[in-house]
Amino acid sequence: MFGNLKKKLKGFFDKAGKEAETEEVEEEVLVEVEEELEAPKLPSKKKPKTTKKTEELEEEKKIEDSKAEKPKKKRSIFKKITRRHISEKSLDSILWELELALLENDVAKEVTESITEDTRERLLDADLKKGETAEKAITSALKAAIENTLDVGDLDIIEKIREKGEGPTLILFVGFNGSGKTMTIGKFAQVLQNEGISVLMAAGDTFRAAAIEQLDVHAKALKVPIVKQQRGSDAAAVIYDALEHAKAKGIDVVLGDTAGRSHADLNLMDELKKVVRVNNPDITIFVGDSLTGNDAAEQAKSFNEAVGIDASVLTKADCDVKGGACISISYMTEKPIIYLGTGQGYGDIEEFNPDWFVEKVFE
Ligand SMILES: Nc1nc2c(ncn2[C@@H]2O[C@H](COP(=O)(O)OP(=O)(O)OP(=O)(O)O)[C@@H](O)[C@H]2O)c(=O)[nH]1
Ligand SMILES: [Mg+2]
Repeated sequence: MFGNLKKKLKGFFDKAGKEAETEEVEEEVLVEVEEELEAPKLPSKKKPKTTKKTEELEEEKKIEDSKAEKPKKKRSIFKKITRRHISEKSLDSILWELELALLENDVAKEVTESITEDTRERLLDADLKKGETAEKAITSALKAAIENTLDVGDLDIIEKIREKGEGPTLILFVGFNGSGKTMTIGKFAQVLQNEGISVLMAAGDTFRAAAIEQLDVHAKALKVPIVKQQRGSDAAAVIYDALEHAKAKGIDVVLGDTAGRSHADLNLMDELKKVVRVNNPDITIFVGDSLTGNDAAEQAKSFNEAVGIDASVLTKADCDVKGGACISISYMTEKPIIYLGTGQGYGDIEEFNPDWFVEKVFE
């Protein structure tokens, strides 16, 4: 998974590490040093012949204590130090290569620019630590920049469902044609059932031929109730009915399917807006096909703008995908990726963990 991004960045680091020129500069800096003052003169310490009295012992202890706290004063001196950092010229050419490596791996242009700029800021004028190679410094700067891009909060759907308590939680799945919405509904049904949460499927794709039958197959296979109407009926009404049914039967979650659509299809986008307006979903999930790479990020952005999404699921991560879509979708929507689809079986779904993703890319 994400082999290409890993391979590309590894190649980039090998090259960058070799080509990075470090620059050493000597600087005089003012540092404060602490200097001990002369210790106070102590009375000569002749051993008394007689046995010491308590007062004498206390006096001696005071003197010993004063020796321990020798007075210090601060003074400033100039000291020569050597700093080592990656030269600006070298950094420019490395970041150029990095930009290409990210673009070739489906990281969207504006995201690539943001990551390279962040990396530049982290490296420019930053001193290399003692013994730190340029390659190591570049890796950790880039890693931090990618982590920063993926750091858009988290959404725990199970917690959210349990928090809601009363009434069914509506989870609506939206996205482009064929991205994997219907299959993901099957996977979610199983994940939720395993948590003891009851589910109902709503056949909200009333547009595409055989879409209702397709959801029906999943419902039967998973022994989940389904609410459906005729093809061509109002999608908002189907989901509304499903919510009423779930309320009446005490079902915890309604998984709402919707027709695949492009943001350019204004009629279908209006229909989706109506579904959302009428039913006010608790969680709207954008389902993106990771094989479509960069396009998935653009789609996520436009669905987010049209109806507002809460999180994304990226499907087909089992195929030889480049990995950049994950980074781009998080950046473009500022909403977390919560699951990855990893196959065509109901169990082929994994929680998305940004830390794991970054480690995978850099391992
Ligand atoms: N390999 C793989 N295939 C997947 C995954 N998720 C979905 N698919 C397949 O992708 C195809 C499309 O999936 P659907 O669930 O029908 O997609 P959809 O978004 O509902 O499609 P429309 O309803 O036409 O918009 C099917 O053949 C699925 O089996 C995945 O994670 N991995
Ligand atoms: Mg579908």
